Amino acid sequence: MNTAPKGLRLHIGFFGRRNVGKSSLLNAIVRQQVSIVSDVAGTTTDPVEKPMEMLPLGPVLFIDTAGIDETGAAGALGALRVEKTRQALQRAEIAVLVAEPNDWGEFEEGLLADFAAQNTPALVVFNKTDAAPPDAALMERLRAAKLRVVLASALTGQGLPELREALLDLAPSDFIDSPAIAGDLVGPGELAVLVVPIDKEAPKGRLIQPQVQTIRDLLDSDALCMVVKERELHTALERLKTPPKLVVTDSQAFLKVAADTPSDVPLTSFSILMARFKGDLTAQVEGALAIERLRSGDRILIAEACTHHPIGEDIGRVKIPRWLAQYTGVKLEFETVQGRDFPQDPSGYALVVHCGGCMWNRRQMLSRILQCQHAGVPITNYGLTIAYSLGIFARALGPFPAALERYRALAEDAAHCCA
Ligand SMILES: Nc1nc2c(ncn2[C@@H]2O[C@H](COP(=O)(O)OP(=O)(O)OP(=O)(O)O)[C@@H](O)[C@H]2O)c(=O)[nH]1
Ligand SMILES: [Mg+2]
Repeated sequence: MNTAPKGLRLHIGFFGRRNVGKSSLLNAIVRQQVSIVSDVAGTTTDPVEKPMEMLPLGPVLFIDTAGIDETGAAGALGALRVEKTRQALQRAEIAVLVAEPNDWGEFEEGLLADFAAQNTPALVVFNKTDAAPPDAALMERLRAAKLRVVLASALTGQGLPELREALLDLAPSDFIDSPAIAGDLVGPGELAVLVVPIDKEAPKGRLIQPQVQTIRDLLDSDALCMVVKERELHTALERLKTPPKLVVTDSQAFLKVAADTPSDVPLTSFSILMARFKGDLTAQVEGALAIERLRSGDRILIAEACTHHPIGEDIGRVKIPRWLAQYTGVKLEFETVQGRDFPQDPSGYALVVHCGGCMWNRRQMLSRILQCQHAGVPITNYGLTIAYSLGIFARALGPFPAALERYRALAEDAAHCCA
């Protein structure tokens, strides 16, 4: 039941001053002890995450944050706490602001402004209403501002059903009807061929998330799905009575697969499917065009969502730098970051090349794309970079007409401006 990958779960963050009962509310809603509760302000110091199945919403991830307020933010430890809570805010897809009935001020208004700035749907829970009712005028004002307000008590359980209902209402529609990975490209009864190299970088005994998620998505769409290694692709295609509707390959086998796939069969990569599913394909196509403008000495940031130990010819550390160097013919500087160690201000980089973010939720990826766009730094992803460096960008975008059109328009502009 709790095996859905973290990136597919709806992230719900609990925020608010210290000691208002965030952890108590979360424990009450999941009906078990997840976070330690105490009457000492500042009990939760690091965000605590709890995956659960919340019907009818589906898989969610509750994030209990450290209370931040004027006192809690003081000192170096306080600053760290604020930073971690801020990161939780970036990945929350719904923000629950917990407050005490008679303790509302600039701090709460500030948090609401932060949620609004991030476009994060938010609701206010007045907890501890067993002890005191909230101020009627304040309630009126919040409701007039179209904010959902729930009166609750973690102690008595009052208001918990209303809280669950409010969470369901606020769940973004793209969570409820998740965008397709490939199921919209291959109709019911049609065939997709997936090319999965089994080399020494492949994890032992299993497939990686983008491959598994693509297979599941095709099955959900009643499509047929055939999985082969790159060496068997040619034979597999020869045996088919009708050509497949789509071929999806691991980006690293792009050249061989492109050579073995007839030119009228649409071809793309898992990583490009992920760019669309997790992020913004068009934005990342625009980012890839920056490869054309790279100059000697430019710094490139390779960003990986997950932390892993590089094995063999690691894609981010070895292969992508090599392909980019070959394509551009200039000397580039590469740096790698993992997980959340992404620079707050990436403006020193000429390009950010991001992994597909398969373990992330879409909001996290979109927030990173926005962060780069605000800093004026182009961002693209692994698969797009590889396709571009190998000279098969247009072909790899074939299944996505809008992105392809954007690429053609930009490439034409660039050609005119350099002529
Ligand atoms: N009367 C009453 N007390 C509550 C309620 N919910 C929580 N408390 C008490 O409030 C205190 C703080 O609760 P926590 O859940 O630790 O609060 P928190 O917001 O997580 O606090 P930090 O982690 O320190 O930010 C505890 O003593 C709880 O027992 C409630 O609904 N009613
Ligand atoms: Mg707490």
